[in-house]
Amino acid sequence: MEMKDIKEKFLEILEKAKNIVFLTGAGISAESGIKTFRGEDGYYKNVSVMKLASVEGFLENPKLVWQWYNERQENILKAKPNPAHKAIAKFEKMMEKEGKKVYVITQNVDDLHERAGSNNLLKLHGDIFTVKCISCDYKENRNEVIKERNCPKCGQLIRPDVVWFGEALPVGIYEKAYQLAAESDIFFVVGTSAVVYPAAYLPVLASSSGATIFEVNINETPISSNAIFLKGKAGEILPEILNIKVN
Ligand code: BV8
Repeated sequence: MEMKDIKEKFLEILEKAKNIVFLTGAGISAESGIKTFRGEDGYYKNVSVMKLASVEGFLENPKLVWQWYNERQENILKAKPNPAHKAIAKFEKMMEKEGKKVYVITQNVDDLHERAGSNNLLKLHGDIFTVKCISCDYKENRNEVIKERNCPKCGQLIRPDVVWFGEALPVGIYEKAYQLAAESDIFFVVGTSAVVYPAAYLPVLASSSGATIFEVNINETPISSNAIFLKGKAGEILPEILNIKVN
């Protein structure tokens, strides 16, 4: 479909829509200079994902994992929300005036959606600027590069408070995301390879609940065949399809 036709179709569906959901992945932050995981120069390209994003990997080599998270924290602190993050945040405010709700469900652990001004935000995989103890209930959030150290309460190891492979998502967050997907009228999937579960299940659920799926990606993914596919960079496509000017 041509962009012109897609924009017409989007406006037609938007007319009657009440709930619009954006599921985002690392690709939405790529134009802010943040590396993705599985792309050409992705984080997982030359190191096993389980060494970096699993409890076993962390316990085996906490220094390596902390080095990776510190590098990412540094990049995120230097990065800025790009037109894709900004377009979604502006769209949320515009739709509020028309009595429609806009939600963002992100797999990203960066804070670019928050900094762009998105309010209805669910972070499925945690927050890179929050750390917790591997043993007691100590938790702390600091917007800076958090160096590896031991828990001030019990002396055990401190780890990033993010969801690693084999770990459950934060209690209540997935249930809420599941409900938003089931009740969505329009479901955008932006910048994700759609291979990590349970996040990748959400567009399937949305579609089976009657939502229209729009996918924004530079490449096709396993869900492209079941979506209106908008090939291109999120920072260019989203302002255009949402018809929003971002500075
Ligand atoms: C769980 C840590 C159960 C956070 C990450 C077999 C089959 C199915 C599932 C499984 C299986 N075996 C195991 C599982 C479950 C597993 C899973 O899904 N594995 C997959 C890989 C096979 N899932 C889990 O383990 C999850 N937990 O299931 O728990 C449970 C239940 C109860 C009790 C106990 C346990 C946990 C998953 C979370 C994993 N955490 N990392 C961090 O440090 O960030 S994974 C990592 O992948 C990140 O979290 C990231 O969020 C996630 C998804 O990646 P993407 O965001 O999609 O990024 P990617 O690089 O892959 O793609 C980028 C895309 O952007 C590309 O498509 C590219 O084309 C596009 N792009 C690039 N530039 C642009 C662009 N698009 C637009 N514009 C651009 N400019």
